[in-house]
Amino acid sequence: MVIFKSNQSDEKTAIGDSMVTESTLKVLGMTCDGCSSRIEKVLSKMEGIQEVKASWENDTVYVKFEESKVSVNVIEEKLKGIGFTTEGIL
Ligand SMILES: [Cu+2]
Repeated sequence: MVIFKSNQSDEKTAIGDSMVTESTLKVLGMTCDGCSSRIEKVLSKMEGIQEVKASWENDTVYVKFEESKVSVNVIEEKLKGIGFTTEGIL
């Protein structure tokens, strides 16, 4: 399932030539610290991801990434691939 949302809520900052975007995604399926740690570990290994903060209590995953290397869609596909449900950008 792909939910389209406008990027207007994204915070964009130019660092050098690459655009860095910060987004908070709604992610369902995390039930403990192990889940959020796993998400942080998996996503932080993806190219272009600079920062990840997952909160199982809030059902959110904050990501800071380079737009030229990765996108919210790719991040969501990765999350789905490891068993979580994504519900778009908050
Ligand atoms: Cu868990």
